Amino acid sequence: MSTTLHSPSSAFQSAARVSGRAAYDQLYRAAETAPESFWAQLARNQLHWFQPFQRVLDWQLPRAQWFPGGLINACYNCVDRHLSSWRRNKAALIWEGENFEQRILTYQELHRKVSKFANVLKSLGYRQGDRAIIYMPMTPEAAIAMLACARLGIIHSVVFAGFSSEALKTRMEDLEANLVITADAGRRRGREIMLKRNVDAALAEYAGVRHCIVYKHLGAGIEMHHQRDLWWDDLMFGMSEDCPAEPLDSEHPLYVLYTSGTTGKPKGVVHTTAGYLLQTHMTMQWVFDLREQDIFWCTADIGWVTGHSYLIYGPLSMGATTLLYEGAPDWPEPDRFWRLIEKYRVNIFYTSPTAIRSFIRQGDAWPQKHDLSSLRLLGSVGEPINPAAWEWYYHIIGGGRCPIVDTWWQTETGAILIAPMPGAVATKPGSATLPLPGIFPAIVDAKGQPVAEGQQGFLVMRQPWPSMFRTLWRDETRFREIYWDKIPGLYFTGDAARRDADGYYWLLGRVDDVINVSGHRLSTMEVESAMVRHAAVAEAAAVGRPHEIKGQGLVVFATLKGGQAASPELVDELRDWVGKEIGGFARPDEIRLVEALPKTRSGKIMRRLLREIVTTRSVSGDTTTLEDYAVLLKLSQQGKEEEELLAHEAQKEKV
Ligand code: 7RM
Repeated sequence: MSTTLHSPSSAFQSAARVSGRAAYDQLYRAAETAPESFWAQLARNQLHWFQPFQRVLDWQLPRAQWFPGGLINACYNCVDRHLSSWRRNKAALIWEGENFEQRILTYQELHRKVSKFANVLKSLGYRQGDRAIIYMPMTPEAAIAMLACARLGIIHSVVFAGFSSEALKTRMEDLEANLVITADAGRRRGREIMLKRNVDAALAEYAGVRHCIVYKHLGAGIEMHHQRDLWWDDLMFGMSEDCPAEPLDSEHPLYVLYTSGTTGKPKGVVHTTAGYLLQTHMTMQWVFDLREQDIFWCTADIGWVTGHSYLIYGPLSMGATTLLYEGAPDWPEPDRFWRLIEKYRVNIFYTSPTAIRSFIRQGDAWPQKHDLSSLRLLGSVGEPINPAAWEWYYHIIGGGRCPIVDTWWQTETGAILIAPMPGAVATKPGSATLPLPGIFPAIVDAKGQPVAEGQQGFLVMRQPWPSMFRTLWRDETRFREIYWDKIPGLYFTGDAARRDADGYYWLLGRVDDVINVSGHRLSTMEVESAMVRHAAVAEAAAVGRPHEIKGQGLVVFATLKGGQAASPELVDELRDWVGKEIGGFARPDEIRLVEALPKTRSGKIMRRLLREIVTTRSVSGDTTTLEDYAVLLKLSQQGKEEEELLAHEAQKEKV
């Protein structure tokens, strides 16, 4: 566990915003000694306020209010405040489409478009507290839509464009959305993703939406419903550019982002305005060591929290240039990312271990064809980064010159909580290193007692932080149950971790029924609910198993209803079914149709055993609560036979 320490080069360190370990220690201690004045000072100095806040924090576990009494606007902070300096002519967004189309929006241009679009929303009657679903491809218009909502206090909920119409509908219903902003279609790997068509299917079953605004991106053939559907361009034409940002309460909800949890239903994570903005803004400095002239590229989709915090709100509040790429990493060839870095002279590159592992597989020749010397800093997010991927990233992409910031955080935390300050904290491959200032984690047992150094335990937070989520949308009960009642008095992250003798954190994965496929959170319950909605399926149990590229892969065990016969066709059908119910990324790697599932005497499916079967092919540990041990043996036997069969077939193919 204690591996090589990589210290930043003296060149990197001396130019860094936070330079040297002592500087980190000092910041951390300042926040520890007086957290409220630490955050208050930053909030005053780093953000624009229409009205100063009266208090820093009202904390009544688990209810937090940061900077109460203040009036602020996220869009104003991300756009308007940069217009009073030379930054108005700085590139805010650089967009590149999959077919190499390019658009660059300066802050001034962004301001014009956001203001106009906010006026569009106003003219249609939308205002503070309304709820907009944004279901868009990775285009500047997606950012414009988010910012225009933020400008007026309309709560936005971005739904990842890879989600199906079914998943979209569920989110609309839960949010009671009254507005949808979408595009005709998006592009990925040369294919058109028919977004508007999915919206139509969702709206056929949800009547709460008054308007659907459609941005014509690809000119794909779609239907427009009279009165409900309106073209973005028509609405923008001739619209006034004058639309002042609304002064909003510090705690006004900025957005709701749905994420997978331990139940079948996704949870609406609610983020509010001031605290969220402050911490995304600070982490751009602390973790990414952002400089005025940097080109910052986060490869996440806007549909995930990483896209919200590090494509839009963090970079723009800093007045940075943020790169938006709509398309696949391997399109038209596996060097697309490296081409982009070379073309735009990207300085900071932030991606996932899954992406890195798939690049490794494609071979070093692809990055080596390109000049990556503009890179200064590399980032990783979404899952633990294995040391082999770390080394490759460090040497092949970073040229041995760029520190890697392994950033641990969650949809719920809003911003990065555990990560190195790259000019101050030496890194160890595979460790997210140390908590940022104002973050007070602990590793505890089920009773909340700290575990010994080097021991595995639950990662918790002992104190509130500004960008923490405030609740689950219309589900305060679950908010308490899932996050605050598990270990009373502490925020339960759902992750296991260890801390080494240097105080470094090593993340070990989820302890709940969440699996992490390619850095995307999937709830096993959500997959199981989708499975049993199929007419042939009686019961289902979904588990994760290690996957070389994706981190984890999804395996689903299912029993069929009486009279249904198992067949390879049915397996294919079920796999497509899950893809349709949730989204393509949730299609199981494997579906095993079995006679029975292993259960406890009280009837609970023993997922732990299934997990062992798919990972080790055998079962150890306590099985005394099993209802029928025979079921288990059969399952594990079946796996072995399948594996042998596969090996046999692979052998045949080779000859
Ligand atoms: C940002 C994001 C959150 C879960 C989290 C962890 C895992 C994220 C790391 C990580 C190890 C990391 N939000 N996770 N980052 N594990 N090292 N640097 O991913 O809500 O989608 O997922 O992802 O399990 O709880 S998320």
